[in-house]
Amino acid sequence: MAGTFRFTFGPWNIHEGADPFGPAVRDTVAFNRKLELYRELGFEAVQFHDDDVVPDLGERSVADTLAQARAVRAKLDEHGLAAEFVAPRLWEDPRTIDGAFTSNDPACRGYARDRCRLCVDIANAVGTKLIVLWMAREGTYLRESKDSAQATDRIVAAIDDMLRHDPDIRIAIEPKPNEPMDQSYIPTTGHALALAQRTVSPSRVGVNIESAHVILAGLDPSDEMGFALSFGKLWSVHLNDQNGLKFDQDKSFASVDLRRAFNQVRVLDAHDYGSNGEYVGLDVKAMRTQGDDTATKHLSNSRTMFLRLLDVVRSLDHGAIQDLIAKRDYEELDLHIMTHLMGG
Ligand code: 3MF
Ligand code: MG
Repeated sequence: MAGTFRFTFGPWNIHEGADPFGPAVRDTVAFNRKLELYRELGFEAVQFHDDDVVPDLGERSVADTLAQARAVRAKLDEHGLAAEFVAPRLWEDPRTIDGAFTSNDPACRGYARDRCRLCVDIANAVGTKLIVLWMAREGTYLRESKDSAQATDRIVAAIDDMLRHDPDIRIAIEPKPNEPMDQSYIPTTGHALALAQRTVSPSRVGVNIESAHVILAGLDPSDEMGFALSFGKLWSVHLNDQNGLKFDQDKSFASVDLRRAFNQVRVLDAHDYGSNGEYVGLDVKAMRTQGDDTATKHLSNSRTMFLRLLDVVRSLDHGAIQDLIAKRDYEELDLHIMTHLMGG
């Protein structure tokens, strides 16, 4: 019997609509109101940055930080929600301007490692053992400003620090090839999984694959997912869509390329993604043109499209497909898939 999927997103996916060229266009939705929306929209878990759990993280004592995280866990319980992961936000503090783990300033690298250990403690307090590591500023604007081999060693050392801090924590690296950096050090799934092998606990380092990030790297999201699934390392996904090589758009899932989205659903379903508790995560942005009362449709629509495509995947005629593969008639297979995508 094919599995069922459980969905998740982060509170940053309900946002005010500011972009680099203009200010907010919608009211701020309070965190408590966002929590109410999760179930209404069909979602069962929450993805967090460390400072989504504990605002003003830097200004609180450790005891106060962890008390706040436990209070958030109690709120999640009230709403029948779980925490999927916590991600250290290592890209806003002035000490991360030149990168976090790969900063050229040892004091800044120290700050980043301290923050990551605290993030692990926050994850425990809010009830998850999964850390997501999007390494926003680990890379360069200018190649000559860092040594890429030394930077890789520094990233391994920082991950080791977290793995040693808590023997049960798992870390899902979220690769991205660029933005905000010109070039990032861990651009693809292959880089992330190679890095995992260098750590003190390779079995506890996997990936969170975001569709748009893969497209920005010029690769196919379903193939990257398949690669990670083959290693047993796909621990989260950030489904969305992306229209070519430009800024990270975080468009609603399937909104640009239906067939590319279909293939992501196909590979996840074929390999029982979710059977070890993994969630189908979204990382999508509402268009800036949406008003206050229609600024969550990108979430429910993305979920709807995943489920619609799941029906499409599960109604494939496997016999006919195997027959065409055996005949190596891939032109006919192409038409068969396109016809099926169009409703038969
Ligand atoms: C950046 C992203 C981020 C990360 C998130 C969790 C806004 O391109 O995709 O989402 O997914 O920070 O690490
Ligand atoms: Mg993401």
